Amino acid sequence: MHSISLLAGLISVANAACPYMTGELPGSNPHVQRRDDGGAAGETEQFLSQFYINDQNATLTSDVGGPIEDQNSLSAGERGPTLLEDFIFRQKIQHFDHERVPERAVHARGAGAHGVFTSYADWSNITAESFLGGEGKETPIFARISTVAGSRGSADTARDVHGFALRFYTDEGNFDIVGNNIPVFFIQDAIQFPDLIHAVKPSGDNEIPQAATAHDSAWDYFSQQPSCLHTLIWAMAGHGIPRSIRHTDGFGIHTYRLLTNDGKSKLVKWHWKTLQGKASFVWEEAQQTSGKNADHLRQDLWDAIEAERYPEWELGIQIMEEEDQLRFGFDLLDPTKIVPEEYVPITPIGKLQLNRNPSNYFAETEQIMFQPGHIVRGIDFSDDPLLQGRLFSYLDTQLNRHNGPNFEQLPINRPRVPIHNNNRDGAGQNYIPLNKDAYTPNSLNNNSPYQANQTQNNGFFTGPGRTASGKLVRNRSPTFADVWSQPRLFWNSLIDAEKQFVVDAMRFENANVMSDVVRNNVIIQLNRISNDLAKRVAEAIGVDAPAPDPTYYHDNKTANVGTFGHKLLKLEGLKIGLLASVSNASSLTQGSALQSQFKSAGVDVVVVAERMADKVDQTYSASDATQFDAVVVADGAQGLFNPHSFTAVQNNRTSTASTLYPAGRPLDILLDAFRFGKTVGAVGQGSLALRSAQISPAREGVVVAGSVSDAFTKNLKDGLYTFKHLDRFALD
Ligand code: HDD
Repeated sequence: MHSISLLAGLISVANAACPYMTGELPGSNPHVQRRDDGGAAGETEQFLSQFYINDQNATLTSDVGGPIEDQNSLSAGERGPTLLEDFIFRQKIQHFDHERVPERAVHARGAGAHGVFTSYADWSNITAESFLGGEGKETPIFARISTVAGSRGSADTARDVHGFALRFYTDEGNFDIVGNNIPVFFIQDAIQFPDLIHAVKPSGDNEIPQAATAHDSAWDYFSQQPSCLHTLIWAMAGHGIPRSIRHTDGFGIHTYRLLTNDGKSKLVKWHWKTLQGKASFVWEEAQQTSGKNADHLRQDLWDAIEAERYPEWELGIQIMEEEDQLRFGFDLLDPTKIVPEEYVPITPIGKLQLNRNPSNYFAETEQIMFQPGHIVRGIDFSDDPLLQGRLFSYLDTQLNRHNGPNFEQLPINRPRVPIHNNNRDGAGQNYIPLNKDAYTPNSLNNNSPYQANQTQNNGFFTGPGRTASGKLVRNRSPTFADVWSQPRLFWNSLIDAEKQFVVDAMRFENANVMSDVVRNNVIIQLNRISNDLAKRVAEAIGVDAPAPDPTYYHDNKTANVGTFGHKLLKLEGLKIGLLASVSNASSLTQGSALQSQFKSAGVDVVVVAERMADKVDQTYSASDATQFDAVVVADGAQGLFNPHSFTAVQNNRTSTASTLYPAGRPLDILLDAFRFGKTVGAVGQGSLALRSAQISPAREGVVVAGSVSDAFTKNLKDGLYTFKHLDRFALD
């Protein structure tokens, strides 16, 4: 690949500059799992490995390399005061005192991974972007998926829009698509962003609630700024609580421009389609997961990559002509609008695979600094006022986070191509520039570094067709005015169960809103989308049912906007909990049988029993329905599901019920799994547990058999592909 030779040049620059070099060859860190898959993934690891510090078999040193022999501070006498002269103490404590950098103002909570993007073809007919320049061309990637509102330590399964940020380390510089898992955004103009974020973040006085929009200020803002409705309804429908990072789509949201070498331009929207299939939690399940495992999303991604079940997404674009900007009845510059796939189908252009976990969370996931302004040759912005404002904000916020302009020199931010310019100095300068004539034009350095242009070094360029003129105004274009028709399009396109989830979510959120005025305003806005939706929410939150407000009502639908009601594409990384008992050896052996049946599908079977023992993976005390995508009761474990065991323990401390786990836990796991719409099942006499739970074996997604037979496994697999059995959720 072209980029390899460029990389070699850069490594020599970086070697000279890196103050922490251990003198080892790149890639020699034994802590890092090697993936000798060559290509772009290997390239990333080789690049970053220059910066690794290998602590194996090494003496402890100070930051400046002096050996440290003792972990006691230097004091005047054994019981005397610590001396200021103790530079080892001072350095260590001072470094610790400065360990934190400001967390991101938004998207503070996130998980990252390395990967590779592979182009499906040579797309030079639509873009000069080099990474799309040939079939099979690989480009290293770093992805960071995040929630928006919560702080860095907040729970992963908070209901929220999810950030979907991708960095391509292309052979013509870094390119970022800084998107979300919902294809639209709350506001139409960047100047409103601080208002949106102040409204959704915790209250200014007591900092409550954390990572939640179920409070007055959020819904006050949503109902005063109805451009929020479209994103909001997507978030309430299940996109706000994805089953995992692997099971959600990503979107670039704004309309961008692609440019060819000869200056022709097209408008595009970016789409990342999950190749695992979309899947979401239900709300009770997400809430329970927040408490049981606040790290659920990052754990799932980490585990999948460690197990070499690499998640994949297909990158697609909707390609539109410059003159299409107002063609579809809305403005392509308005980021609160989707372009329905029926109007413009998605052209798949390449595939992303995430295949390596970071070696250090802070150095990689925390220090990666994405910017919509990181573009490469072949792409250009549009005049979307939200995008234009973002181009300022991301650079500005990085200056705050890193205390200066050299954050692009951090290993995770460095481009994989050499850099040459006249930017100089600043805090934390890592390079040693040799050119003392740091200005352009110059004659003393042969006018180097030269200005690139389209024939020399492929300079990047602005769409030649772009023009801008007009009177200075502080107005929103009337073409941005209708913010209700597309939320209605979304609502119309959902299946009944999804509509119910939207209603339930809005009932929950607004039941936490204390102001009558805000709750009334919310219903006024929902009623512009749908009278059915407004009435159902109003009923639960003490607002009178409104009469229809039909200005924006229509019956149109569009495809591919929901998360429920379709089959998964892959089962990899899903988990089945086998509820077994240590007092019945055969119940544990059924675990081994299921494990071998599901191995090839990449599904983990976790054997749960009263205590740790041979063939037991987890105890009931440490288990919960939220950990599994399906739950099966083993033949021989039925005795643990006596519904009276909880009462027995409560009433009689000398009861024979086990005290190894909270009373009633096995039954709770089964009941919760059923209630959350998961596949449940039983082997042999295990079906007595279903009876205790009053779960009819005739229900959809309930799988019973006499033994772990092929038919049983097949039915269980079918259940997992369905993922959520939607008949379990009442409609009202
Ligand atoms: Fe933003 C971070 C996505 C509008 C200002 N944003 C941030 C991240 C994502 C997005 C995924 C986290 C990147 C990472 O993982 O490090 N933001 C979006 C999308 C938007 C959007 C899809 C609309 C289409 N953002 C937006 C506006 C502004 C910002 C209008 C300000 C005018 N966003 C920021 C920020 C952050 C950020 C304050 C915080 C940390 C950072 O930039 O690097 O500058």
